[in-house]
Amino acid sequence: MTSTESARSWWPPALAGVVALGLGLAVAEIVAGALGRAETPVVAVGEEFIDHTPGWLKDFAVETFGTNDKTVLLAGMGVVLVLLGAVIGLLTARSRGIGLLAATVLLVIAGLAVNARPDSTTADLIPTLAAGLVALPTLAWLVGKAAPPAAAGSLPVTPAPTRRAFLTAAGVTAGLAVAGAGLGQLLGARRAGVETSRDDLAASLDLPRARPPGGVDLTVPDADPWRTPNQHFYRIDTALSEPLVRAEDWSLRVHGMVETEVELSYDQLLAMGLEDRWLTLNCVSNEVGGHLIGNALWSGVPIADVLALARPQTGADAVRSRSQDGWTAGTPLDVLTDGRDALLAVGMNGDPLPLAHGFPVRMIVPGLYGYVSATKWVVELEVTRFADFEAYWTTRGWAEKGPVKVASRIDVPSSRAHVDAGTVAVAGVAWAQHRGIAAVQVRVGDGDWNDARLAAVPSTDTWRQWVWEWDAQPGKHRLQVRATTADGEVQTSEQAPPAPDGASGWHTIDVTVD
Ligand SMILES: Nc1nc2c(c(=O)[nH]1)N[C@H]1C(S)=C(S)[C@@H](COP(=O)(O)O)O[C@H]1N2
Ligand SMILES: [Mo]
Repeated sequence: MTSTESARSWWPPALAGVVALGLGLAVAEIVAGALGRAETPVVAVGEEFIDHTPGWLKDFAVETFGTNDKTVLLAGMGVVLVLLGAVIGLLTARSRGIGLLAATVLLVIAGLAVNARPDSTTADLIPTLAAGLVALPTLAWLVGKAAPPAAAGSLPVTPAPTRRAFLTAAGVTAGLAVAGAGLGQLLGARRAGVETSRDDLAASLDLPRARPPGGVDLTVPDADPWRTPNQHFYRIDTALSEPLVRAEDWSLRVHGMVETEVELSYDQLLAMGLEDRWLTLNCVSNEVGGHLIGNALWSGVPIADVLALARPQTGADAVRSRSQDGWTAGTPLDVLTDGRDALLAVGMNGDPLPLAHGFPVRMIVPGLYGYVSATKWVVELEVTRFADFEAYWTTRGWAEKGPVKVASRIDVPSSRAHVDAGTVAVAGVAWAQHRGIAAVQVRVGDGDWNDARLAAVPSTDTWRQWVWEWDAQPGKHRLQVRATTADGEVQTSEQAPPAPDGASGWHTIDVTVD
């Protein structure tokens, strides 16, 4: 074999292209698996292909391959990908620029496919981006090894070591790709296992239908519903990807300043008896007028019952709860044991907890902001003293205790809306969980406060809808709302930002009456 032959044979750059593409796709699998995302570039392109396959071809595929049609599609895509990889490798050997451009075009197509998926979000593009970040440099590097730039034919090249170096590099890269794809599959399978666990519980838990009680919803057009559907419930947590815990693998450890340490499995927790409670949860980071708040029917076991099994010792004043991924919250022990409906929840609006909201078990404590009480994916309760620890957000400057501040929000009309003169329904919600809302008042400009009509509520633990019929006169007007708690506190006009213990001030909007 002469040096000219080895430099010019077609297969090393083709192999380089295939291997680089393979590594890129494997990286996408790992990243998607780690982020708990289903939309890898391959899956998205495949799904787009399925969605846009003409009916006759679909019928043909199902008739010919039966339930193997997906396997056949994936095998077909595999063949196409190998060919594409080879072509890109060969192009790159001819011209770096053209080869890398071709690879980029392929990635952009994959990205467009991901983006076109109905349930995809911007985060779903991350696996494809990661694929590009790894595949493009690998392509350039491997093709460089496969077809070293011809040294004007003058110097004699020693072919054997060059070829061996290329084969080693290609082999290692291919090995990494296979290992990566395997790891990605494993990560994806774990998520699938958790989803199966949740699906099984949807059938076996027998959770109630989450139908709101009568009179709670004033059904003012464009106002938020009293019950927040799970898919619209705000989500706040520090988890880049949701912790994946199957119910059958879950356990809760109760320890610290207790007479007896307790460990409960999911089934043991359920055996203590589920209660269903409407509770409103809100985030301390919610701005005045903001939407980091939701109301749902939670099904769970009273935290007090679980603590009673362990029997907290005198001197303890806190429970440090910990999530599967190590996040912590510090909750006053007396709040958890004063008879309020503080729950270890397994159900949300009649469904097992969604993964994003803490499956399989989370805490919910009416009257406290989420950051000091609503631990998702909870696995540990440590009975302790506030003096002896700091929780996740406390170490970052937020208040140690986080009781909810009384607040109210105008939902309609929306800020800067134009409305017709005449009777205008001004409506929204007010909340002061566990204390209750006794009155809501609205004023126009600096006018008198007008009492709004309040909807019914099942307890003091939920937000309360209100409406005021405004006789709107043409012009620009400023509307403000304030609430009063059942124990007589009038919502302060004093404005405070969310940090360190919750925003305050009256929600104020400007509207134009035409
Ligand atoms: N494990 C865990 N639980 C957590 C958090 C978190 O970051 N990690 N964030 C808390 C905060 S700040 C809030 S406001 C609520 C939000 O709950 P949601 O996402 O179900 O609305 O969860 C709380 N529980
Ligand atoms: Mo929060």
